[in-house]
Amino acid sequence: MSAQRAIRCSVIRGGTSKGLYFRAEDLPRDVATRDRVLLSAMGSPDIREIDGMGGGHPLTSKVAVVQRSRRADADVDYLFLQVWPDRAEVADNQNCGNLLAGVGPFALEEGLIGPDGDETSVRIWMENTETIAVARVQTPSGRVRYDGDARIDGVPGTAAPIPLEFLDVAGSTCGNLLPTGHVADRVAGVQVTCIDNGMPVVCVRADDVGLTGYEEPAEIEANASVCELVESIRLAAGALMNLGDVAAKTVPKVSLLAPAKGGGALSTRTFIPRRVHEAIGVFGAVSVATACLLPGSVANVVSGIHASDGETTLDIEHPTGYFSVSLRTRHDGDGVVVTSSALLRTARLLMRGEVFVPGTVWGDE
Ligand code: NQM
Repeated sequence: MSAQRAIRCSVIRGGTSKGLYFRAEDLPRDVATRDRVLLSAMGSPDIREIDGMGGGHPLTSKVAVVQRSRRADADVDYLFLQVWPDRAEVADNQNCGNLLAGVGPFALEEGLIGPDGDETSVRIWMENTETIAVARVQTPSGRVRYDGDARIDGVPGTAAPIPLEFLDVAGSTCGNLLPTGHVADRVAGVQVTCIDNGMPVVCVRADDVGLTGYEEPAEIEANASVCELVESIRLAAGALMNLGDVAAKTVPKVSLLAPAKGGGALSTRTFIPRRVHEAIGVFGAVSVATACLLPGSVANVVSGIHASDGETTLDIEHPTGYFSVSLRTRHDGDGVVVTSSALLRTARLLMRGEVFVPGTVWGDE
């Protein structure tokens, strides 16, 4: 008989997602053992994740692994891991800008960094995409403040704002902002724009796959022929985006676009990939917003946006509201270069303690 293993962790809502936050030193170093431990902690594989902490949906089955940075230009390192609820897989092939919002508060709570006046700027090295984000966390009297007036769609109530800024995330997964080298391509018989400004996304007109683009996520997920068509577009686009065979990968995302309905830039329904997002991911929204500014892209045609130099804020509509993304751009020849992006998230520490996994999962006798 082996005892259960107790592992320190916190549960934090980061943006519109929720996950377990660990200090790297508290997890096994060996990746295969680490993944077995995380699957067990979450209760995967099981669609309800009933024997673990996961919420039975990719957006509530996420993990952040945080440590003091080994780099001179960052305060902490953050590795994002997607634990699939329905299959025994842990993926590190994408970043998550929602869990990112909880990294600054976690690092401060754990003493990995110290507070710096009323607002602490935390430079975060995002290991998945090897890029840096700067998060500003409110720290009056040296404590993380969670309450406040900031509201983000997809989360009830208000909380302290955590502005996030990204300097250079273009092509961070695929090598280029436009990984196919074109602003638009024809894939599986459909016009698409493949883009990576922090997240590889394939932009498709919703009416090209037989939808209005305003359907509820559950309605889209129940439509097997649409899901099949979207997946065939994703598989073909993934290969063109330098991602190889993406059948078992969480990227690229496919975002179905329709004209704005609520005064925003355009409306989105985003596959992440086999479930439809209740909102839209952070870097997913940055990538779609960026596509809106590129003349001739599918998103540009649907939104009818004309980019001018300087700062543009675009409201990306999604199933539970909209997501505001600010982009700094300049024109370069015929093209538009995005120099930085920024957005607002909130986060809240929900629980701190120990999660238990059977000792045998860790390798105990
Ligand atoms: O795009 C969902 C989320 C995400 C990822 C997904 C994210 C991002 O909403 O940066 O935040 O697209 O897998 O947490």
